Amino acid sequence: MARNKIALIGAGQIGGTLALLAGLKELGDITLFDVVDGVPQGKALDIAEASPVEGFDAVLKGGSDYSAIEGADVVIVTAGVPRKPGMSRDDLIGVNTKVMQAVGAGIKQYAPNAFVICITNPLDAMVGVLREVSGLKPEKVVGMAGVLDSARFRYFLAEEFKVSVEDVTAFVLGGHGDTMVPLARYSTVAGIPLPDLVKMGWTSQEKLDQIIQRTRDGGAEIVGLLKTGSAFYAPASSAIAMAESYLRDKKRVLPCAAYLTGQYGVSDFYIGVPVVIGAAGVERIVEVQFTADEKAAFDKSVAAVKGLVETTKKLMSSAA
Ligand code: A3D
Repeated sequence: MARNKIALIGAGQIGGTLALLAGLKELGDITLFDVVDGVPQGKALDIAEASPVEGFDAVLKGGSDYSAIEGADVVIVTAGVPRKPGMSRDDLIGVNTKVMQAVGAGIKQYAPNAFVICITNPLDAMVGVLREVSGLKPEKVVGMAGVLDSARFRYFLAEEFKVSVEDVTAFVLGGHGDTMVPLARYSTVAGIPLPDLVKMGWTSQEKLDQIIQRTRDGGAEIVGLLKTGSAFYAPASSAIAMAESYLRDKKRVLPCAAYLTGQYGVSDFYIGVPVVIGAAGVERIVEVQFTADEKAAFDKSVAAVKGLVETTKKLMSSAA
């Protein structure tokens, strides 16, 4: 059986980490693409030279022409610019909308059958632009944010409870931004929901509220520390989990930015919800019942994303 092909558009901090992880996990052959000539080729060669030591077989290539991504089974998009201290994800919208238009056209021409995972920020709006320009079906284009946001939540909870990260599940919905909605009721330690753990004295409501806020600010915390860019190890791990679920038809239930057509009262744009990812792409959107407070928080997040989507529409029509 031929190996799968994974194309990484953007060979920066996340792109390079994605290539290394895809190699280590033997997900397939890997092509890095970037507009800066030399960088994708250099990273591809460097990682290929690690393969004898790590013991994985993959063909790694780099290129600056879209033909390099031809026939890819999975495309992961990180092209664009990340934020710097003091910037919000939304400040990137002008430059990254233009980048998504170029990337979407490249995917349309060379990888129309791929499963596409967008990471570029502001995520919920950028994945929408990418889908529209590429012309792919909505179930084949998703955004990575919820896996990362819930991984941060899981890590902070595991640290608080002094239990394995493996036994903590977390549920984060909504847009990838300050309005994201971590849901305590559906987050658990080995199946015990967080509100029960508060009642059992494992933590206080105040501490839990602080952890939820730290999760919302998780990206800014890393930007503040790094000063030159944003998080890249955990974002890359998160997108690889999504790619693996697709390529191996694992049907994992993962929070992703998915195109909604009426679910959660949202129509025709992307927002973070739990989905099942398998060989057909997004195979199911999981719709849970909200309490009144949860609904209010989700609706606030939806309104924030809708504002960004409208901005991209204006940017795209003025460029046309
Ligand atoms: P960085 O290391 O700057 O890499 C971006 C790469 O994109 C650079 O190598 C650029 O040369 C390249 N690039 C720019 N324009 C184009 C183009 N038109 N075509 C192809 N390549 C291009 O950034 P990064 O890897 O740290 O982050 C990439 C993106 O991911 C940024 O927009 C971040 O904000 C975003 N990000 C999202 C999350 C989410 O959870 C959604 C988390 C972390 C970062």
